[in-house]
Amino acid sequence: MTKRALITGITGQDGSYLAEFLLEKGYEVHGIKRRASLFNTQRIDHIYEDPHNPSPNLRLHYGDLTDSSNLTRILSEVQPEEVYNLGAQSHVAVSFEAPEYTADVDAMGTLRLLEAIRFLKLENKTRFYQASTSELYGLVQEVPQRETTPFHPRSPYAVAKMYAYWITVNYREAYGIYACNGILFNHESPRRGETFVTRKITRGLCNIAQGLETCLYMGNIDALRDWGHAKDYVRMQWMMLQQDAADDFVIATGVQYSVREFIQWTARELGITLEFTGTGVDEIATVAAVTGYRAPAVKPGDVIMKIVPRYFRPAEVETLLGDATKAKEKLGWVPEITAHEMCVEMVAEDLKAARRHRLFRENGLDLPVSLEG
Ligand code: NDP
Ligand code: GDR
Repeated sequence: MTKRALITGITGQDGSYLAEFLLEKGYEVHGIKRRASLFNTQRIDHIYEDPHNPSPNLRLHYGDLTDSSNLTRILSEVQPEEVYNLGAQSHVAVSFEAPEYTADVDAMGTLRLLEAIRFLKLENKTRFYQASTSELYGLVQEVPQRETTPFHPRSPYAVAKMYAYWITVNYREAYGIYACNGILFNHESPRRGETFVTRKITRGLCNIAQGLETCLYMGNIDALRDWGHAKDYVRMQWMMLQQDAADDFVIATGVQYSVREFIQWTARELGITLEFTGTGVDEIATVAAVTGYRAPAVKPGDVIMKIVPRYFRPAEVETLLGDATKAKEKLGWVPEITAHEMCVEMVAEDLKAARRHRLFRENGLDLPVSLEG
């Protein structure tokens, strides 16, 4: 029997990797996409079949986590064995600007899905995965953070995700729904949204190397994160729903780096040696040397990174480091791609895009470069 999975957030980074993974496993995959004024399926176009095909393996439904009747109708039609709730307003800094919307989507959206499962009496059929986050640990109470570490959320995003975490636990305990929280630490990839820090750095420095931009503007580059690769992490999301009993798991690499180190890795990959001077919002990074052919637009003495107040958050999560021992022992999961390998892959992809863009520009076909980070 073909299994059916429903993914909210299928157009996002994780949704696209998870859809690929489930299709390879022979699932019929359904995804919820939002109506947008521009195409928003770039990350899944390569696996999207002609929607006129009568029985495609990947089907998209218009919907939104703020719309209960729509979610209930889709669940009722699809009757999925597995629901992966990856949809969210997922940007921490943006959640300070749009706290109410973030709560509606990230907290209430999760409740709406769980209620739809209950209302449709799918408790014994449908397994539920909730995209929880290391942001729950916020102001860290223990190093490294594990499943038992107390939460202290530091943003409207994290507070909304904390509600989603507990409502998932509550529906498991109250109604016996097979519902799991994956408490995932930061994970990235060449498909990462352009305004998250790793992608902002790889894309920004590649554009600078190719002469499309001149300077990268950053916030707190001393923040420490435990970065993994999204491909490794979606495998884990599926594994969590294949156990005998539902449970919650931390997923992390157990290794921590600073944003500053990520900038240095990226620069080095482009053949650029950087020198950091100044402190706080006066810090800058100047090009000390350039080797190779990857950064033709950059020369020694150029200032290519500046710290600006704009990208600091009202409350910051300074440090995160996860302990995924439980996932390793119970599920046999180990991450395969290191943060540095991932950075190299991201630079390769963004450099390709920047070169393409430069060629367009040199041939009079100019495209706008978005500088928003
Ligand atoms: P993305 O921001 O790349 O993707 C978010 C997805 O949610 C997109 O498909 C987006 O649609 C969709 N979405 C946003 N708002 C709504 C809404 N109102 N209704 C329906 N769908 C909506 O996130 P990631 O793929 O990186 O993350 C996946 C999940 O995991 C998120 O819930 C995130 O909070 C969580 N998480 C992520 C971590 C990470 O490091 N990546 C770590 C821990 C948790 P659209 O494409 O139209 O914008
Ligand atoms: P985060 O990811 O907030 O951890 O949330 P992000 O990449 O946005 O920030 C990581 C750290 O970098 C610092 N930083 C900057 N961040 C951005 N975006 N832009 C900048 O210019 C900049 N300068 C410094 C941040 O202050 C922060 O400390 C991500 C999201 O995917 C969440 O959805 C997810 O839950 C968590 O990871 C785990």
